[in-house]
Amino acid sequence: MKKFTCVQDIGPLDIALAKAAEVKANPFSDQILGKNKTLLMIFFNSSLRTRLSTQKAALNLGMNVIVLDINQGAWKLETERGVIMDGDKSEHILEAIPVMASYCDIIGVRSFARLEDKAFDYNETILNQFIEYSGKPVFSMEAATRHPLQSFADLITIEEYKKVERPKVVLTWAPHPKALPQAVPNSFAEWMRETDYEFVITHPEGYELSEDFTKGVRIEYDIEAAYKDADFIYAKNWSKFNDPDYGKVVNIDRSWMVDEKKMQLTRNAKFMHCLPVRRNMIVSDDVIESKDSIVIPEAANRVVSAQVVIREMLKSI
Ligand code: AN0
Ligand code: CP
Repeated sequence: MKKFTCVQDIGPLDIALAKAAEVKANPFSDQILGKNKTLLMIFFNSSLRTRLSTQKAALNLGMNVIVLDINQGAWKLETERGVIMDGDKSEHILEAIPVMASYCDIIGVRSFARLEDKAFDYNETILNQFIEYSGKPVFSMEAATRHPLQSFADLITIEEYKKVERPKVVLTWAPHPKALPQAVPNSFAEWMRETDYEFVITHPEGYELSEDFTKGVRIEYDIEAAYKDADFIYAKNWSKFNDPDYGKVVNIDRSWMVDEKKMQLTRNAKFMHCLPVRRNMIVSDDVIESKDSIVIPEAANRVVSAQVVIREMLKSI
């Protein structure tokens, strides 16, 4: 595997899930694959889970790991070609990428949507430059439009907890004070569409995601109808995709918070969230602390999804 940025890169999901089970059962069996190989993880944005779980996955595979936080100690990077660099940016990404690539064998990149320019974000301007100019296998640790390591971990978690063959999985928008990217919901939708689950998205009008990710998916504006008989409630906030308010928060309607009353409408649904989550904005204390909350095993599965991806990349170099 030379790149991992979207669901197509992993191949058939049944095979990917079988590999996940393999890695989970024997996490240290491929240490020879990673010996004397170096993973470089580059963060343009904050992280707790991705940082730790991806490092742990690489260590399980016997690799060395280097982590760089671009905004803490590295030079500020210019990302556009043709700019006269007389401002606060000391280095161009077109030099920085091949230099960084010369120190490692595999690269992970976290680069969120900036939510200023839809074309810049949706063209994956930063991630694609790493793919084009590094000459190394590159995987996304959440880019502008997708978070595939998260979605893969979510899929593994649903498979582990589902009680029926074809569960009803509901992605619900929930309120948040700040503008957040659409990457997590886009990606979750993209992965769920590849399963045969009953998949429903619910959100206030105006929060439609890009059809590239939701085509063919049932969008239910009636939140109670969406929750009815659900087996999984997957909560996430996202800012507006559609113009003219791209990247803006136009509604923080608190009635969309996941609470006990709404969870009562479900079929004892499990509660999921990628974390970090703001309690009593996105989800009530009671729901996230309940026996049906699986946010911790969901986060733990981030090691598994990362390990499957890095292992495939090691096999290809
Ligand atoms: C990020 C987001 O919504 O994309 C990361 C989630 C994994 N969340 C925040 O910035 C709070
Ligand atoms: N879910 C997730 O990616 O968390 P971090 O932002 O903490 O890495």
